[in-house]
Amino acid sequence: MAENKTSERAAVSKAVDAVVVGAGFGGLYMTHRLRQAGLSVQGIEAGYDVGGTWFWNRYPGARCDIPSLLYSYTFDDGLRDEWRWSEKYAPQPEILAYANHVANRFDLRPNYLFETKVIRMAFDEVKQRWLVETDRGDRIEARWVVTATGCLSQPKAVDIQGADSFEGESYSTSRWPHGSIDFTGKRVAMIGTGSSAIQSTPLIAEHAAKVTVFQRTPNFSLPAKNRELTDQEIAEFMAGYPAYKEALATGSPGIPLPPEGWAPSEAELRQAAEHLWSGDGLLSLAVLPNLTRDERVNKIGADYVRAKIKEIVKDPELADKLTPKDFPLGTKRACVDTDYYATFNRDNVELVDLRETPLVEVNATGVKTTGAQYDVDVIVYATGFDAMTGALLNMDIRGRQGRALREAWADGPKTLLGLQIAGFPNLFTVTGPGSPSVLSNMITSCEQHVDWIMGAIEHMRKSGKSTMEPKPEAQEAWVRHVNEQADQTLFPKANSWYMGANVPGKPRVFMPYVGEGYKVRCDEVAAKGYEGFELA
Ligand code: NA7
Repeated sequence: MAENKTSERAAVSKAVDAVVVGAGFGGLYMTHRLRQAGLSVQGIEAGYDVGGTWFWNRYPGARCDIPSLLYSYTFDDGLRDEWRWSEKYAPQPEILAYANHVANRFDLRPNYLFETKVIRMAFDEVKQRWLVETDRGDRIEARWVVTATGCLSQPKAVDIQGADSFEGESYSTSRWPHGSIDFTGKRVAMIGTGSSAIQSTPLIAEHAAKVTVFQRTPNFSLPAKNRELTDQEIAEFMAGYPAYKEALATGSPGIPLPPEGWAPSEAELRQAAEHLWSGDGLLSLAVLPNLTRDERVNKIGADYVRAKIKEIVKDPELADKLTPKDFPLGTKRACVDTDYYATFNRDNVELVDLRETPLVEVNATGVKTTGAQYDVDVIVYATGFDAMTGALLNMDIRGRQGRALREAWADGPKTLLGLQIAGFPNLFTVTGPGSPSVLSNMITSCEQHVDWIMGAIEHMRKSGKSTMEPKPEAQEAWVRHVNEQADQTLFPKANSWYMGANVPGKPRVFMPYVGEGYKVRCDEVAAKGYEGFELA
């Protein structure tokens, strides 16, 4: 559990122009833009400080999987020039320091209520205002509400029988305690093999007496080959910065794409696949055109990673268990690691394949599978998130006629452009479902959404409109388009959190937008007077 500071304060009751929920990268920039426009803003954040995902996910080895130089805001040249990333993939403390630097530089903290959770918000159709209520008893009226609650912020509930009965220490990677945990000499159970487990296992294994990794689904992971950034690399990046910004402005998702029109032969594809081991991490997936659309291309990439696992892991049987076989490369989020597969060559690391011997329960002394009882001192849950919709549905959001968002999204999330929801006027969702979000560079997507939302708010102010929301038919068309785009890819072949498949009972709907030209489309919609939106 997180060790939140506990601060006492009186409940706040006030009216503002806008409420921003979240003080991660989306929320901080939104607050800054709203304030710059002369609007009054109340930010609300569950953590005791800024940083969002980087505030909570403090487990050993947590770092970004997009190069730090790209995992940066682009809206302010001064900020860009004064910040220097030390490593190719920045570690969590440095990214959190960056969020703090941004909050200080733009003096954003005074706008926030920290250690405060929004529990309810309802649209008052007479006043045309939202009433936002928090777990501290705050009641804040606002004309606009912007949720910047993150795509991976609501931890998935631990769905393992007996988890509460364990008498040792247990931790969740997504709510890691502040301060270090001493694993020296301890027997550790790691549950899960997603990015969080893949990043933290090698570091925990360096200290623990033993680490037992409980794997339900083996994952594809690419080497980070992380290292210090050199002055020359930074200078080169800065020299190319105008072109990079231009690319973002004209619709690049903030990560490179394969060259257009390149139709490689099989031999060329095999050669290109070698780039997967170059250390370019997730960006290296872009060397294989149509990776997530063309099974032939995908197999070449996947086979390359499979061969690497076989080469790295000395025990062939163990290598085979660690090899993903039943979903295409990239259709569950690929991981970027430092020595993950090699860690299984250590004497103190063992793998339990839950497909062979399913997990039965956690009990007082450890973890029990159908094959054995594993007594441990520590259990680390790296079991993932209720992605993309979890944080939104965790608040009781009521739109027109008191209709609950939970009801509106009972069959899966429905939005227009991932930015607004029909029947929920003046509510904007930064990187909401139906936008590229987790398939893009999150910081650039946050900036793109915030800029678009700010444009919409300015437009409403100038044109004297009091509400804005999607027209139901435009929203339906967008939802259809999002699904059609996903259906043309290999993504639906995987039981991924992109599909909501990791949370029991969650509707199976592919949530991010995989089509091309998303930003161009958003800009066109705005240029046409917010086509598809009802401005009243
Ligand atoms: P992920 O990628 O959702 O991984 C969660 C892992 O936990 C995954 O291997 C799951 O197996 C496993 N899991 C979840 N519940 C269970 C139970 N009940 N029993 C056994 N194993 C379980 O979350 P992460 O935090 O690692 O990464 C999330 C994102 O953060 C990542 O993609 C980056 O973008 C950053 P499964 O695959 O469901 O079989």
